[in-house]
Amino acid sequence: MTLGRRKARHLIFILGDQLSPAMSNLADADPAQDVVLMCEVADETTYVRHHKQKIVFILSAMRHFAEELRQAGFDVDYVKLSDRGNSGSFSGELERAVERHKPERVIVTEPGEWRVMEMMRDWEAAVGCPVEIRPDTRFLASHDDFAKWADGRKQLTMEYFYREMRRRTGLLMEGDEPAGGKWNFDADNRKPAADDLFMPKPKRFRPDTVTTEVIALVEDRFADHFGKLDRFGWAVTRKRAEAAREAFLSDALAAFGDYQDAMLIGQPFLYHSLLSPYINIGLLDPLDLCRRVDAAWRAGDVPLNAAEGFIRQIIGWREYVRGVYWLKMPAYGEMNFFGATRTLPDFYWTGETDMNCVRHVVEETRDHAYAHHIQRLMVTGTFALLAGIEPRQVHEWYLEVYADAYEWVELPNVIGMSQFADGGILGTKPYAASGAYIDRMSDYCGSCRYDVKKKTGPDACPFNPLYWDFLDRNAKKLAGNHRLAQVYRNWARMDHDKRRAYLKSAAALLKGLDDAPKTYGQG
Ligand code: FAD
Ligand code: DLZ
Ligand code: SF4
Repeated sequence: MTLGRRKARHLIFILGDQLSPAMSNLADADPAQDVVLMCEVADETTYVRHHKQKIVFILSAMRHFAEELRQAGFDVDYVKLSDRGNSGSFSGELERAVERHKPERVIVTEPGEWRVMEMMRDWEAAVGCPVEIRPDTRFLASHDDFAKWADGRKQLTMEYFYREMRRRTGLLMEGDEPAGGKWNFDADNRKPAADDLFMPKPKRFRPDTVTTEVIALVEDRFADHFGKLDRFGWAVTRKRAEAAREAFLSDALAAFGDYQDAMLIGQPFLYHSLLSPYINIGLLDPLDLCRRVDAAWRAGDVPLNAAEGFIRQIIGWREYVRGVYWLKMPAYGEMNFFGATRTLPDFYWTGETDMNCVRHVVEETRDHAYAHHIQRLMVTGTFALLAGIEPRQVHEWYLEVYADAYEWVELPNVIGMSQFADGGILGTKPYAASGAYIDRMSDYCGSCRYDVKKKTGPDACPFNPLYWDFLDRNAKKLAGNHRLAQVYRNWARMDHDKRRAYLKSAAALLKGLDDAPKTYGQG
């Protein structure tokens, strides 16, 4: 900490997920007159009990970024978690820093989370000098852009928003037309993967001395948080994140599209990029990344379905969920369309379940603070949806367990896409599926104690009866959904005894969930 120096012109407050020199509050800063404030605070490490790897990742990346700024000539006032007098909160640390530096003005970039925005709005009154809140220019669409796009639309269809982003950026465009004559090549991207496929190895990094120090701190202070640290392999510097990006572009991108939805035992990463943690905290710039993907396609290095699939996730889904978050908060976080109330089972923390798919996803999540999109959506997400777990608890689980989790991106993915708790703001129908989907896209079922082909009874795959029970239970809310009309017709046509057997099996499974002790992750 730097004390007793001359008055700063501007105090530039950088949060832990704003680690880019291009942040709008840093871009025009003057190292000769301004001071940068960064602080590790207890509130941010525990507002949910983050996975240990996420805390290590953020704190180590913050420490490295402070060094990067110092190298660039900045005076960085860096408060460590263990520093004496650390107040434990953003607001407390800003007040203390204003006392130290007596700046003419504090400049911040808007935060990613509503919770922090609420704090920021109070800062000017609390610290007694002007606090300027600048937009986060790492995103293509500002809050106003998104609100204008959404205004008057009955349905906020991601696909239409995505096309606007394609036109605006020129990515994968040939003049005014989408490359290849189609906006979306998703239909080509649903191949299951065979386990003898050549698998790229994503670039992982051995902890350096800074990370090793933070690992010791986290093992000591956050011993009871979820997750293991022994396989920590995340990049914590811009240079290393760029190396991870280059490895993805050269080794995995070409097959990214084909195997995007596949799941394989022992292959947690497949052809995914593992770049979301870096993008979300500012170590990689999303538009720059998409331009590189576009260039790889133009150079003939990767096929169009791969480039389009990847770019859509970033300038489409990523931008879109952020837009929905800021448009609908704070009410969005409380939505519970189905009125689901069941408690999250302990096996979301322990992995101790006979469901092979859920066990593998939870164990990989514990080991790497990572699971890929289809694992999050169609395994842990679909199970919670079918079992009627309270959406707020599902949301908190996802926010805690992934290295890339920030509420602006996690909440719409959970409340909207995965749990349909928003009643259809984000998606047109719930991602409800029986075991057949997991069987088609993975090799989990072959070694599962349950039989994916069995529909009812104690050996049946739990997804099968729970699927029909979910539809039956929520018929009043869903039967009018035209995308589910055929499914409800099938249910209505089904033999009475068969329907009863489904509901009976589901009731037994749900009773089992209710009767199981819940002790983990509650403290
Ligand atoms: P890749 O498969 O390589 O995809 C490339 C990039 O596209 C990602 O790095 C990410 O930046 C972006 N992306 C892909 N899908 C989405 C999406 N649906 N929303 C936003 N961005 C997307 N993503 C997060 O960044 N943080 C979260 O907390 C998060 N929670 C999720 C919770 C649920 C229930 C679901 C279904 C999805 C969630 N996602 C979240 C989206 C997606 O699963 C992750 O972005 C992706 O798995 C990250 O791994 P990757 O970098 O290997 O992605
Ligand atoms: C996630 C996180 C953690 C674990 N710790 C800190 C911290 O000590 N200091 C900090 O500035 N940021 C941290 N973060 C990231 C913040 O939670 C994030 O900036 C806000 O949620 C706004 O998106
Ligand atoms: Fe999962 Fe059912 Fe397959 Fe078992 S049989 S792995 S529970 S989908």
